[in-house]
Amino acid sequence: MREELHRLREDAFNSLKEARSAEDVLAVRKKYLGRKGPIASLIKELGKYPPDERREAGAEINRVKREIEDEIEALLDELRLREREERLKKEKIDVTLPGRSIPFGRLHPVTRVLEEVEGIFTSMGFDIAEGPEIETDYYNFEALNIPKNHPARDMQDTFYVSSDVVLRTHTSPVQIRVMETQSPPLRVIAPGAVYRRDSDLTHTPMFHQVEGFMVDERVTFGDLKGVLSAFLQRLFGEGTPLRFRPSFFPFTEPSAEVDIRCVMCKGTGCRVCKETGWLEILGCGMIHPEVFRSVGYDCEKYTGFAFGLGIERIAMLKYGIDDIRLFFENDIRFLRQF
Ligand code: 2U9
Repeated sequence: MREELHRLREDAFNSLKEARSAEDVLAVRKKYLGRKGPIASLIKELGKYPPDERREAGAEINRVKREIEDEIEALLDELRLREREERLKKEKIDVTLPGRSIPFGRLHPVTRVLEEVEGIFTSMGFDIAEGPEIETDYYNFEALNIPKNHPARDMQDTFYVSSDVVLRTHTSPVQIRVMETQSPPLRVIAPGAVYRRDSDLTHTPMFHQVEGFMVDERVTFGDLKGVLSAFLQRLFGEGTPLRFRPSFFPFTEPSAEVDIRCVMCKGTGCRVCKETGWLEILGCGMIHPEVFRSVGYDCEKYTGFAFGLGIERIAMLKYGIDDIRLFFENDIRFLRQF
């Protein structure tokens, strides 16, 4: 029995030496110490021995069993430690690596200029109004002193939905709607998309405008000059030289256009300003009495000024872009630059 026990011990220790993983070790435990294993058989056979031999043999079997168990536990501890170390080595994080950059979205250059213009006017006490992009002939033309067959309709080549419905060619109809529902004093801007049948380097069939007006008793051309000069100084920088030139619009009288000193050549003359040193930035004027009559305002009591500007044109000048179509191609390489 003793010989067999020592052979078993040898075999078990040799198998444990060859074990490479916790799984191998557990297999060895099952083979030698399991319920149907050789140690269990030896214990079962103890009953055949006389009582005093039985005690001694039992003690001997238990000692060998414990030796194998201790060896197994020690090996398992070691293997688990090694496995943990290997896993940690694999999972190691290099905290000095640069972080993954989060791709931020950017505002479209037209949105940026639109928001900047809105910010300047709201800081001067103007409210923002919006209205439909599909308009009736009445709001887009008639109420603005542009009757049917008037040559002024040719200034804005129109998309017709039907004989009486158009895509708005300017945001002026929004201001008519405001005046119809509210009384002076009013300070309102109307930003938004407008549509004209036009397409080249500086025109797209859809573009954005901000128009605005101020109506109260005793509003003068001096107020127009003051407000628009302050606005342009904020938009293009303090000290930007301006000039007001006489012009014509059916809905204002008198009318003017405002130029700023060319932002590209600073006035010496270049391709952008067509060698004039000046850039046309906005149109404006005193609201025509006919327009006040359309909305039922007393034109003896109230006066007002109005103005309009194209947002894409401003964005082209501010960012040095020479083709308006770039704004609407949505080329990510173009948009990323803003
Ligand atoms: C009402 C009365 C008058 C708005 C005005 C302009 C002059 C003007 C153009 C600038 C460039 C349009 O985008 S553009 O092509 N606009 O020159 N707009 S006065 O006059 C109004 C508006 C509303 C009730």
